[in-house]
Amino acid sequence: MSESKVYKNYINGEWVESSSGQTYENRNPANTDDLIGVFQKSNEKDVDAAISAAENAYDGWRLTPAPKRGELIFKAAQKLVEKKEMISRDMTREMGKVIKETRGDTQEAIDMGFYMAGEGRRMFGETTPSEMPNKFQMSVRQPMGVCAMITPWNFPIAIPSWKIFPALVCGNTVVIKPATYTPLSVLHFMEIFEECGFPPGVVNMVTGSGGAVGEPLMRDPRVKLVSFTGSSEVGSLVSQACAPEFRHCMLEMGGKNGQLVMDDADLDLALEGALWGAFGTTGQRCTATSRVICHKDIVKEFTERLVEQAKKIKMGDGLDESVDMGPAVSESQMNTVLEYMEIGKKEAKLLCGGERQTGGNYDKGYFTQPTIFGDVTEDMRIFQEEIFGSVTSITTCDSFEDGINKLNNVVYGLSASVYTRDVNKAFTAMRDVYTGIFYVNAPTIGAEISLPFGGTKATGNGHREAGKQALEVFSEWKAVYVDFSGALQRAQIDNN
Ligand code: UN1
Repeated sequence: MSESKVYKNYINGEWVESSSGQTYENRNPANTDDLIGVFQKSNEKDVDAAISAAENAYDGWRLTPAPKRGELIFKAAQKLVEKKEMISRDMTREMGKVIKETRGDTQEAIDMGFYMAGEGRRMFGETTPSEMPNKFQMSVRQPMGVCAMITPWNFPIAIPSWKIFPALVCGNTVVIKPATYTPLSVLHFMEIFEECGFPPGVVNMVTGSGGAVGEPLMRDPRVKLVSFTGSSEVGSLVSQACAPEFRHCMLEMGGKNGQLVMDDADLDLALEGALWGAFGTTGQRCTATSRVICHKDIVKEFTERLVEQAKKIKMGDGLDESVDMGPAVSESQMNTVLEYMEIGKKEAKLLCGGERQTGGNYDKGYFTQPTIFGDVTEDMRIFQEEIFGSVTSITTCDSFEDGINKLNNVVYGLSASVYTRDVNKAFTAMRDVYTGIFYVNAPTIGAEISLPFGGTKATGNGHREAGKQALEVFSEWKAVYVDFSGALQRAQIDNN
């Protein structure tokens, strides 16, 4: 079970050890006896080598026709299809979420690959008529150079794919630092780039900690864009690191997503949605349903039924197909979640869970019980703060308007949903809830790659991942004017 394979960094098309000579162990959070592998504990010198490789590869890649770049990306997506099961199983071992979810994670990377491959043949610009005679004008996208990516552990291959594929199709080169807890998924991704014949240096990976790898990576002036997914605290540091030279950054951060259940809702559906939204991925999604706002007329029935269902959730090793919920990703994540459970017990009414799951095999992992708090009000920390674990809360609203206000009354703005059979209410909520993602009669999780992913307020800095909007992040516009009149034509002057 515990083969201690040593995995290396991927720099300039080669698998190389860190110049630090140091490594770290990555263990299965469902069973810490299971050693996934030993990874490079990289440093500033490794980051420097990776950025140099990406910089050297840039001209060759930028000048490769975009349809050809798209074809290579298509090949990579096909390889992901071939390797889907292997990648997903390794992902469950290193991250803990259940196998049907890791298959979904890999599928999201496949979807993104096929989508962005097509962009190689689109990447549309515009032409518009000039004010002047015999003058032509158009806008074209241009790549930016070396893009750095700092990715999280909760979607170990999907989120790297949201960043890498659009960056590459636009003609940029890449250095990625995967999350410390989930390097193997990104490493498998690198193997695919190698097997598909991407030129050396076009994609590079350096493993290690945020301090030793992420810091120098985000600070290097040769990096033209930093794409980061993680906490709002770290996102703010990324933003400050990029600000002095006006380097771009794309930040995708916290959420405190709410599901509003109205008195006319299909309660069975709303219940299923809340369970999946709150406890899917052990609540470790930025889009997780960590608040359920229930209309006062149904709150009692809804609460009873939600608690009854949550108690039936089977925890365990995610490779066991009968398991519903895996562990927290790490000991420190588990401890954060346990702290919030204690905070919740002081502030609100504990309805189920509230502890670490112990006994038998559970002791070998970081399992936290599905936990629901009732009587939660807006002033409470568990209403306001992102927990990122198996905890959700129930808040009562008196009316539809009150429900909308409660959905909006947090610093984050990633995702929200409404369950109602009233089409007028559905459209009003769709308009008035200020989030980047909104669902009608569906949970707060489950975004697809063809639409923009991201949030308002403290969730982001105005950018979106996925969809055609991703191209806005990874390219810059150039306006081109071609004057074929043979004379000087002064804009705004000679034509008036
Ligand atoms: C995240 O929550 O961190 O929309 C990403 C979803 C997934 C992606 C979630 N497709 O739930």
